[in-house]
Amino acid sequence: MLSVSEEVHVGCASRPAPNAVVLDEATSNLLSAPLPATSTMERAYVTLLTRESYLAGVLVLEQGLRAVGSKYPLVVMVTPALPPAARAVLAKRGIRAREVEGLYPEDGKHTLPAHDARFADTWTKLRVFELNEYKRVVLLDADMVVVKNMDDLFQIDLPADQIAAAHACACNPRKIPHYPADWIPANCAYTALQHPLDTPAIPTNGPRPYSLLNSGTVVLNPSRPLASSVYQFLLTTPRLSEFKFPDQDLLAAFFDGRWRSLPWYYNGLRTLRTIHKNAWRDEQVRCVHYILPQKPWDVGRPKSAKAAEGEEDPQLLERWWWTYYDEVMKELEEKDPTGRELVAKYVIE
Ligand SMILES: [Mn+2]
Repeated sequence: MLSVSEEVHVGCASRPAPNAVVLDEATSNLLSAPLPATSTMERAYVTLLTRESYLAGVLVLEQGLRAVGSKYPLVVMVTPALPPAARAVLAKRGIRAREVEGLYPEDGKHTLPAHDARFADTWTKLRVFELNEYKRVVLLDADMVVVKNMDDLFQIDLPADQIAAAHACACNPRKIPHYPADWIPANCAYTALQHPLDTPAIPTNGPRPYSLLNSGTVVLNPSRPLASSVYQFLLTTPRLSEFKFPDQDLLAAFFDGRWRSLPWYYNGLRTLRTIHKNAWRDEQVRCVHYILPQKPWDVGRPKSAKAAEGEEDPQLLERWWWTYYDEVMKELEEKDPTGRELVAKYVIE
C-alpha cells in the first residue's frame, strides 16, 4: 500500500480553469518521485472509484483478477469525494488506492441528460494517463468481472501514444431513443465478424461506429505529455458537446486513427451474448462488462434456476458476478464486518 504521504495529489480543483490542467513545470512538481520500478510495479490494472455505491463492483473486479491468477495488482484511483469508510474497506483488503483529483469539462460546455447522470464522473477515468509510475496500465470499469486471465494485454505491441480497446457495439438493442441515429446493427463492427476470435477491423471508409471504442477496457502507456494533451483536448475540442458517452467518445476522437482494436472477449459487453451470437463464446470471454443501467447489484440475484448441463443459461453472466460477490462477502464477514455492512448497503440481493 502507498502510505498517505506517498499518495499523489495531481492536478487541480474539481472544476479546473483551462490553464490549470496542463502539466507544466509547476504542476509537475506536485507529482511524487517515481516509485521504485519492480517487475510487478511496472504494470497494473486500474479502475476508478468515486462513490460508495460502486464499492461492491470494485471488490468483485479485484476478486476476479485474483481468482484467475493475474500477476498484476488492481490499483483503484480514488477522488477526494470518496468517504474514508470506503477507503478503509480497500485498505483492509490490501487494495492499493491512488489519489487523483476529479476531472471535468469546463462549466457549461457539456451537459448530461438525467438518464445518463451515471456518466458524470467518468471523465475522471482519463486521469489514468498520468499514472506514470506504471509503464503499462489496463484500465477497467468497476462494472466488469474477470473470468479468465488476461495478463497478455500487458505484452501487446502498443506505440507510446496509442491505446488499445475493443469496439463499441453500435446495435442499440434496447432501442434507446437518445442513442446516435447511426447506431444500427448494419453499422456495428461486430456484425461483420466471420469468426468468433476475429478482431474487428477499423476501416477508414467504414460507417462511423466502426471508429468507436468501448472504454471499459483500455490498454495504455501512461505518460505526462500524453496526459497533458488528453486534458488539453478535453478543454479545447469544439466537439465536446457531441460526446454522449463522456470519456469513451473523447478517447475515440482523440485517438482517431491511433487506437488498436482488441477482440471482443477482453471487454465482453453483456449484450453481445444475445445479439452477436456469431462472436460470443462463453468459454472464450476473459472479462464481462455489465453495460447499461441495471447493474447486477441493482437488480439482485438471478431468479431462474441454473440451466441443466448442456442447456444455455440465460443468466450465466449475472451468476458469475454473484459468485465472486459471495466470496468477497464471506471474507469480509470474518475480517471486516463494518466494511461488509457498507458494501451490502448498496447491493440489492
Ligand atoms: Mn461500464
